[in-house]
Amino acid sequence: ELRYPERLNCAAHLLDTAIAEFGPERGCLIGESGKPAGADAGAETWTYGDLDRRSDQIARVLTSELGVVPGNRVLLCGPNSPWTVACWFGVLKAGAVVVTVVPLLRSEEIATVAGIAQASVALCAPGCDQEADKAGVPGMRVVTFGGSGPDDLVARCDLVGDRKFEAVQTSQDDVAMIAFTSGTTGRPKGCLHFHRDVLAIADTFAKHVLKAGPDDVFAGSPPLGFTFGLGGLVIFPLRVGAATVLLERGSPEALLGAVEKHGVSVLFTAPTAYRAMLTMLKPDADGGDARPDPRLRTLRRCVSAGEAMPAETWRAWHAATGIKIIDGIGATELLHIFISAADDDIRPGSTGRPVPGWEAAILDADGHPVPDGEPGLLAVRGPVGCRYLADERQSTYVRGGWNYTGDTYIRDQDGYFWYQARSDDMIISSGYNIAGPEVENALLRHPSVLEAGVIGTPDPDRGQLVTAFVVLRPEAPAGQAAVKDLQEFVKARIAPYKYPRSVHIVDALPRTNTGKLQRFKLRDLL
Ligand code: 3SK
Repeated sequence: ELRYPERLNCAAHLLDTAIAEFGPERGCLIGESGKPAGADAGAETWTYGDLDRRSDQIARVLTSELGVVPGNRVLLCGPNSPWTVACWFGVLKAGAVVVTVVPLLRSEEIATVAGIAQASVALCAPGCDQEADKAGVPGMRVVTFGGSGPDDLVARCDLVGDRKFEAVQTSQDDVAMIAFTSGTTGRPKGCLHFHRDVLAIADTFAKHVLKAGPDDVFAGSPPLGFTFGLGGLVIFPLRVGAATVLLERGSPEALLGAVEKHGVSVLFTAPTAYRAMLTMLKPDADGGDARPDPRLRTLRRCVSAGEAMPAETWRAWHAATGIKIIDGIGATELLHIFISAADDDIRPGSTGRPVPGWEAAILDADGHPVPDGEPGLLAVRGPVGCRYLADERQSTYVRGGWNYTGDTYIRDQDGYFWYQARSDDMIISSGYNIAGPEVENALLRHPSVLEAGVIGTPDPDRGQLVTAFVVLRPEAPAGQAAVKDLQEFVKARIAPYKYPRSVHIVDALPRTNTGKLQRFKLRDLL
């Protein structure tokens, strides 16, 4: 069982612990702006002491100049950068609640989220600040950080001096953050998380599965406004005194470049990026001799989440790099990963087993256990629970002490969990239950296919028709013959009744800001 002090400010705790053990001079944040060569290009390194000092200054500005008091909600909108991380720590040290959002949000989305959270201040990087201003949220003051001018937060910090800010003594179960679901299905939901939850995700997944240590260097693509990124790129490294590379542009090219340049050992990204990186590895790594690309020599751990990892991608990455990707399932509601593979306990295509500290079950709609080998609703419980902010969907997500994640899974008799589909992505065609992602995975094994999304569309004969949307590789042939070839390819690999009877070749698939496929939007492509 995890135990934390009754009085706990997770931000102060993370920094004080690392500084007590390793000293303030230890390297902490490496910011890569991703700008082309020029005046402000290149990496910027912050020590743990720098982050402590800057977040103290931010807490002071928030409390003494912007009127923030404990419990106020502060919206944070910025790229993956040292200043965004400093703001996150500063807000928490001030005893306020941090509402981190992805920087791509448009004004209407900011208005929705800030309205639900009742934010009184928005800390925004340049670009985000215009959208936040446009959002016109009553009572919310927009402050830019990292721009220019005397009102910029960075300029204000420079003026308040280096005096230590005594972090507000919050309780372990005071709300620290509100994380918004990325909205693959509609109206966003705000999830409340406590100070102890922030430490709990590091003390479960990062400690037992990742087994990260102080010499690790982390990097990845997920934005800090997505809890997958916040955990993997900030909370996990800082919990063990490690360093983390923050990429403003987390493209597959930038990830590979960062691994080589900074000696990254732990990588967090999603299956799409692993597939894209595979196409960029040096030929001898992609070929038959399985010699890893020398640029990846420091890489030790690769984590994937955000969407199910196709077995094909897992195998191809393993063949090219020798690394077994740790595939996991997490949720904004539960802050981070609760089921995952671990070390050699990996069955490609399976999500793995519950992370130590978590329990998982497959239940039916009435909450009764479903026998092993049969599909049912994934229900989990552990150190973090779902607490929606003023949202009636709470009673659907949490029932009988279990959190229903909205995924359909099968547990096999060895206790491994196999993803089938989001519960609302199950296609029922001619009486068969067909999981859209299974058909997508079969399509992705075809050498011409770059991306695939599969849904059920209404059909008078079959009830629903298995309908695929496919992005082909640039050099791949298109046309009717290609469609027929894809259909035959799927039939040869999974039960033929699952093959997509309708196939649409498209330029791109609709994705959320955090890269998740929005299956409900595929219908709009018809
Ligand atoms: O939503 C997800 O897919 C997720 C995965 C891992 C960690 C956190 C999250 C929100």
